[in-house]
Amino acid sequence: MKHLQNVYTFILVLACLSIIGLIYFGYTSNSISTRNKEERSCFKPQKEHQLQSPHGLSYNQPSAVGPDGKVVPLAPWLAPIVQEGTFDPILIDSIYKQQNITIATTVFAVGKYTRFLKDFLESAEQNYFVGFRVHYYVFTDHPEQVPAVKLSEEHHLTVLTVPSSNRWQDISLSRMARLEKLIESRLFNEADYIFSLDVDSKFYGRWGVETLSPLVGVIHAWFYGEPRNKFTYERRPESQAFIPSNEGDYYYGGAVIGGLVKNVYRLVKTCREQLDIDASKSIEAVWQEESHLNKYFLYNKPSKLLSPEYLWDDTKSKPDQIKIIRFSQVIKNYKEIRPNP
Ligand code: UD2
Repeated sequence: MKHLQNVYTFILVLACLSIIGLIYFGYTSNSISTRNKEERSCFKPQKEHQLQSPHGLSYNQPSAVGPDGKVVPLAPWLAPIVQEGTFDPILIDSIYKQQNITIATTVFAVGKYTRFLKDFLESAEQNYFVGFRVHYYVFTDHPEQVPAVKLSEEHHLTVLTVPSSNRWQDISLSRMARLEKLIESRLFNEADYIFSLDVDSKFYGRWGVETLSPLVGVIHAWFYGEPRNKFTYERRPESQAFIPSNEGDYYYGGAVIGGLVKNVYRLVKTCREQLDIDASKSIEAVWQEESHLNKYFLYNKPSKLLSPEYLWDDTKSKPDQIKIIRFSQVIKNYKEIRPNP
């Protein structure tokens, strides 16, 4: 009898241990598989930063100007419109200082446009990403005319020789293809951000890290108060740059294109492809690559917009609502400066 009791106790203990074991292993194997899932999800490929919107979407034109006549601080897809008063230079500099970034800056000075380089570079050295690493890439057909401007310690300059051209339109148009090649061959390795800027311009005020974002466009000084049907978009449907009169957010200046190298690469490659299609049909968009840029920005929204403070025009007087002019096109005699009328 006692022997039988011992057997029962033994079986009971064994059963209890099996149940405890099952619960334990069930729990741990469960948590291991959950953890594996979590670990796997860490390796999910990150999406590229893109703010795409569909063609033909019907919505009201966003106003760049508020009822007080001042430029508004946000686009309706919640991208900031950078302007005086929207950022603290001390704070924003200190944040970006931690990031050890390089800003590639491309500028084309072909034919007589080399004369603009001195003022452009000297004024940039006073105002442009002061205290941050900048690498200028100057595309020119006259390398000997690139002035020896004293650069600050963290600023560098590379001269890249390109052929001359008899048509100013070709010089302007070819920028997309040249940027595409430069990014492929060097900038993916050499820079974090890139700005492409017009050389016939001068800096008058700070241009710093407040302008950095994945994709950056500038609102053109001549159009920021205009209705979209007045924008000088390409209106011929035969062109790849075509925008219908009931579409459009802002008119962006071709003088400033910026962002992360990867995002700008996608932009210049797309625009170059569109330009090639136009060229194969012998169509040249009304404002050359600026028209294609506007088309791109309409359906691929910039993550940050620069107010016209960042692209003014010396021929245009400053209204009170614009607090400061930071970068502006200098006055030039088109007839004298361009290779063709
Ligand atoms: C507008 C745009 C410009 C471009 C052009 C397209 C603004 C303020 N400007 O300016 O960015 O989209 O329309 O037609 O948004 N260049 C030379 N040599 C030449 C001609 C041009 O190097 O002989 C280069 C130079 O870097 C110049 C740029 O191309 O800054 C644009 O040419 P532009 O300034 O003559 O064009 P513009 O004033 O019509």
